[in-house]
Amino acid sequence: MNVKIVADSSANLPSLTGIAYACVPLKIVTDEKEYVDDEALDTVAMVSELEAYKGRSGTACPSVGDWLEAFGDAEYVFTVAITSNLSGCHNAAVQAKNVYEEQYPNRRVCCLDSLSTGPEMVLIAEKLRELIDAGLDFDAVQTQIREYMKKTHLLFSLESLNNLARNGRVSKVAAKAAGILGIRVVGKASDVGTLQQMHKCRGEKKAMTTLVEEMKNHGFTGGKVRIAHGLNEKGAQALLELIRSEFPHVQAEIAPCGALCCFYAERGGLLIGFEG
Ligand code: X90
Repeated sequence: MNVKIVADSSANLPSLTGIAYACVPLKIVTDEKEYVDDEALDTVAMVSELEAYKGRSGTACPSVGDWLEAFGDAEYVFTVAITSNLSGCHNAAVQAKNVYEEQYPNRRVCCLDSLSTGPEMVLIAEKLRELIDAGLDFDAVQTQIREYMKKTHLLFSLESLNNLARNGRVSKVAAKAAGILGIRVVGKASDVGTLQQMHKCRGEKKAMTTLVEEMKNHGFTGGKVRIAHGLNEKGAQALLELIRSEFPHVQAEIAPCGALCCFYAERGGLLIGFEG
């Protein structure tokens, strides 16, 4: 099968080995500048610049044309997009699918709305690769990936919800509660793909034990884990150690957040995708 996986940059997955893969970038926009969320961007510098920036900042999803370009000339395409409840990304992918399938009647595109973002999208992309490698046909991959997606989850721990609130992705009231120094908000991607706050934790340590508890509450028994961090490698390592103290054989990987996730998860943020 001549197949390609295409994810948007909120997955923090610039490359995926062993299969045709492309990443379509979202953008971070201010009144003065545009940051394209690709490998060429210095995310650390962007975060510092934006922290000092007094004006408005927001984000923009890829266009239909961006998705089409990423499809290349693949016969079969699977797109993995950030939750359609917070972004127009998935919608643009669906429109690209319609154009592509009309233009090339023998080609097919399956658009997956992750109802999540970051490391949960990584799990989905990696499972797609596994199913394709196993030789399943297009329809079978579609069926099985949708089953898999019912069992994956995303938890987060955030120090600040400011950029989320400023851009209307959570309520201002919720953001205020999180803004207290030393308080972290622990929550999850809800079943409908919105931010659901679950706990307010004093200190990073408390947030981490809460995260591991919540992983277990969501059915985690030692399956795959993917962690993404907002300029917080140390925190990600500490969280992984805590998970390993209870699940020594866990298959886990840590990656830095790209620009989109860094913008919204902000400095210190942790995102955890796992199999339930
Ligand atoms: O289209 C656009 O401009 C992109 C908008 C994206 C808004 C949300 C990004 C969230 C990034 C924050 C913590 C995890 C949230 C889980 C949500 C389901 C990461």
